[in-house]
Amino acid sequence: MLSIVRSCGLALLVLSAGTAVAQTPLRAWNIHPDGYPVTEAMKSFAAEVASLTAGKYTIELFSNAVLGDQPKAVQMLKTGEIDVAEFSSAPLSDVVPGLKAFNLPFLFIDSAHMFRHLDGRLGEQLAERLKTAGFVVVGWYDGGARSFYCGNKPITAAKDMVGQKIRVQQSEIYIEMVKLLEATPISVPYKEVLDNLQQKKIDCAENNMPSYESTGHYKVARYVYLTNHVISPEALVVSTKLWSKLSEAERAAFKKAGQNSALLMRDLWNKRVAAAREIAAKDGVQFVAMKDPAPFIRRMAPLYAKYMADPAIRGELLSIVAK
Ligand code: BDP
Repeated sequence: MLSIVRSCGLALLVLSAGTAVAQTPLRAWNIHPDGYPVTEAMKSFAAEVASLTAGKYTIELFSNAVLGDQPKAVQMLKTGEIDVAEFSSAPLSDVVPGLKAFNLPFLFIDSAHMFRHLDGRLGEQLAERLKTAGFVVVGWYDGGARSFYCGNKPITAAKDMVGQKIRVQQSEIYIEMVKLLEATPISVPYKEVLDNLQQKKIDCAENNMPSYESTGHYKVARYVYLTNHVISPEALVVSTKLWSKLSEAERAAFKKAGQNSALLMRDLWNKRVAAAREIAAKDGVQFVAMKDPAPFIRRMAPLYAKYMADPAIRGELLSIVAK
């Protein structure tokens, strides 16, 4: 028999054997809906943490950004208002500039190339820097390959983007990228993009295929230009406030659960990318593959030059370019 007595956010888990474990409920933030690879991987993280800590840490997952938009959640995790979250590298790069290297267009060939770095020394260095900023990385998730999609006209070349109003994440590097395409960047919270597309306040947005499909953007923005312009990571993070309260054994449990959830996420991700693309194609979405990335890359030259000259990023960039 098992009974739980809750009071003031702290509860006692009483096992039938008579032992009592102080139970600590934790709150986790997530932007995606049920069934999405990130959500499912976070659920599995929560279950494994509970099992590895004998029920001491119970993580309640708040999905769909119900606790607030991503830039707000980044601050909430920093202050310890929430304990666990899954963030894209774009908002995180505003707190740890070295991460900007991971959002540069056309830096990685594919996810395998990206994870070669993230699962190695570079990932450790970035995790160290994130920790100093208030975020303990317990798993690197796949942020996928992002492409542009528009509702007003087919896009078949970089020059077709000129003058388009393009939604971007609230992040410097994305804003700069869109300006270099001679388009107008408009920062809109993720959950409001569909509405903005419907009301024609924006012409286009850019994202990976699972986001394009799960948000329903594909029902409005029917022209996809498959640029795969940004291949970037996401991170499952724990607040340093919580981390400082954990014993070494508990930290090991969170890390193990985080790494296992990352492996699950990456596996679910690849299947979801294919499924999302199929759903959109069956619905009549027009996909145009980018034949030659050179004109797009040429336009990005000032961006590369700027970040290569930035001492906070140069080291990361060079180590990626080297292998
Ligand atoms: C999705 C990311 C999510 C971002 C969103 C966006 O998973 O974290 O908030 O893109 O574009 O792919 O805002």
